[in-house]
Parts: sequence; structure tokens; C-alpha cells
Amino acid sequence: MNIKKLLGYQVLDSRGRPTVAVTITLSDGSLHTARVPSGASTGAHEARELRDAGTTKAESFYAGKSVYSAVENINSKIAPKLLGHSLNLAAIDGLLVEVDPTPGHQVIGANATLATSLAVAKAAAHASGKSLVRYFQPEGALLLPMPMVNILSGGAHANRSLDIQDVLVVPHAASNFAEALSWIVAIRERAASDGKAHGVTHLVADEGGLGLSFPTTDDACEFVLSQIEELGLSGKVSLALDIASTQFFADHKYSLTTSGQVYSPDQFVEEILDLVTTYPISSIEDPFAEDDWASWSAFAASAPAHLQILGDDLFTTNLHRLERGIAEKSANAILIKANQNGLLTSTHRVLDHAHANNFATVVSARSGETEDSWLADIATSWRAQQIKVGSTHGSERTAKWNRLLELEATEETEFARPFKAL
Ligand code: 2PG
Ligand code: MG
Repeated sequence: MNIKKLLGYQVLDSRGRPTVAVTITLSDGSLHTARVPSGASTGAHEARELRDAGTTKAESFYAGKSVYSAVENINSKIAPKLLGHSLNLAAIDGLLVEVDPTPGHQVIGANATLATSLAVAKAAAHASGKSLVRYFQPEGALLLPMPMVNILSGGAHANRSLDIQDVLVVPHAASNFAEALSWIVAIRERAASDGKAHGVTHLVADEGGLGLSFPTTDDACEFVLSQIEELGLSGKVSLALDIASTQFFADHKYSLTTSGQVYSPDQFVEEILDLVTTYPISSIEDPFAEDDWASWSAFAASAPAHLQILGDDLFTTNLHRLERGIAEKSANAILIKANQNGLLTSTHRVLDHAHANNFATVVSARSGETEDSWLADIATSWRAQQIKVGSTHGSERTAKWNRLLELEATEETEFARPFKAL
């Protein structure tokens, strides 16, 4: 079977912003579509997401956020190379690098390359008569990942109602995926009604979390911990924080808006240490800015042994940055976002390299998502052990949760439980 037609076009993501889709038609007449997500708190070292200048009339309706040029690159530069090609994902990803050998796909755009790479993977799965998850892992029990789920949102996802980006929960003691999700739904519902009862108006943030305002990170943690406690889930569900600190780091200072406090990097290391030793926090993401390597290493050297120290903007799913983090002992876990990288095979390589070096991996959605559910399949078959998709609200989020529930119901599975009780 080979590629008869490959078409790129613009679609919308969950924020109502344009993103890239690719549909491949195979020689058997079947169609295979993939859509790519898009971040808001993007790291400076991510692969390039190509967006238009906003100068033409068509572009101006999307205020500089349209992706017509990435689509044009797919149709004029990528498609001619791939027509008639057999469905070898690694070979096709190699061809995409030949089309644009710049690091980070600067010329054709990582949104163009990833949409193509994903559509090829889906088409290749079909050609081998398998689902995407079974294309990557043909045999054996599938390892369903532990969910890390957003309850409160702040930062760039909720109009900065909190300085930090997310307070998430990890149902680390759940015995299966369905139970894990049921606990999370209960916490999310209770947090929403308690927020109202306290007279706090909230917005539903970009990832379906609650945009409740709290003066400090401690207050936000205590609020979520009280929901966990009221539900009788203390000791079974822990907190995870995405500090997304690059967003408030400037002039060598961490400046918090809601509390008005300003910290030097050394002081912020102490502040974060305080936080993770005060609350039952199993994972902390981007506690320091993307290029503040010294603070990462200093923190990792004194952090509690159980703590997952997770690099998102720090690593941007980039092999070289991960290698530096391993060498400098900056963290012990990496967030894996395929669109930070731009190709499925090299994203997989980063994940494997992390596992080979005893780093944990968390496969992650972006704040701008689509209803496509490929993320659940790759997180499972690549044996990531953890997945982050935002909250339990919004079809672009539930598409991934529902796919994991489907796998648990229909396949032979195990449930990853990477955290010990706190
Ligand atoms: C993150 C992601 C998802 P964004 O920072 O981890 O929460 O956000 O996609 O905006 O980068
Ligand atoms: Mg993050």
C-alpha cells in the first residue's frame, strides 16, 4: 500500500485558533487524518510553529494566527515528495528532514512536519491492519499511563488568576485507569461547587480547569487539598504543580504578580523547596525558567528523593537539551510534547533516551488541542507511564481520556503506578 494523495489544510483548535490538519489517501482508497495541537506558554527552544504574518485579507481574520503558509508548505513541498511512497514512518520522517534540514523545522514549520508525520503513522497502522497503539506495540499488555489532571489553572491559561500555571492532581493510589478518572472528576466537581459557595467567580480555563483566583500558591494548594480530604482521598491523591516560571522570570528575578513578591533565583529555589516539603506534592514542573540551569541543579540536589522534577520549557522535547539536563542532574523527568519536536520518530527517540537514563516521562497535550486522540495511543504504546491532558472538561480533553477508557475496556492492559504514597 502507498500514498496516493496527501493534503494539508487549516482547521481550528480548542481555543478557536487555526491549526494544521493532514489527510492522506492510500492506494486502497482509505483516508487518514491527523491534527496538531498548539501551546500558549511556549518555550523559546521549541521547534518552530509557523504562523502567517496576518497581512493578506484571509490571514487578517485570524489576526496573524492563521497557518496558510504551513499548509502551503505541506501541499507544495512535502506532498510531491511523498506521493507513491510506501508507509515507512522512519523513512518518511527522514524525507521531511531532507525537505527542511534546519533545526526545529524553521523553514517549513513543525506544525507542517508533525501533522504529516502523524497522518503517516495513522495510515501505516491501517496498512498493517492495526490500531495506532498496536502499530507501535503489536504484542503484550498495554501500559495505561497515570493521569496528571488539571484542577486549577492560572498563568497564560486563565488570564493570570494565579501566578503559577496549574494545580493538578495525581491519583497515585488508584488501582486502574477508570477508578483514577472517577476520583479526578469528583475533585474537579467539588472544587467547582466549593468555588461558587465561597462566592468566587471562576472561568473555565483553556484546558478545562477552573480559573479561580488565590492570593498565593499555598492558598491554591490548600484549596485543592481540602477537596481531596473531604472526598476521603487523602494519601491516595497527591498534588502536581506546573509552575511555568519562564512566564514570570525577567532580569534575573522571579516576580509574582498576585502576591507582589520578587525573588532572586537563590531565594526562589528556597521558596520552591518550602512548597514541596509543606504539601503532598508528587511532581513539580518548570519550577525555574527555561535557561536558568543553575537553579534547576541546585534545587534537584536538595529536593526530597520522592519528588518528580519535570522539565517542560527546560527540555522542549529536544535531545540535546535533555542530554544537558542528564549531565547536569537538572531534573529527573521530562514532559514529552510532539509538537515541540516536530516529528514522531524523533519525539519517540527523546522519550526512549529519557527512559534509558532513568528519567520519568509524561506525555502531554497542549493548551490548544483538537478532538484527535492520537496522544493516548502514543503515551500508552511508548510506555510513558504518565499522561497530562488538562482537565476533565472539553471534548478535546475527553477524547484522550475516553480513548484510554476504551483501551482499558477492550485490550489487555496494566495500569502504571509510578508514585509511592505521600
Ligand atoms: C504546559 C502546557 C499544557 P502549553 O505548559 O505544560 O498545560 O501548556 O500547551 O500552553 O505550553
Ligand atoms: Mg508546562
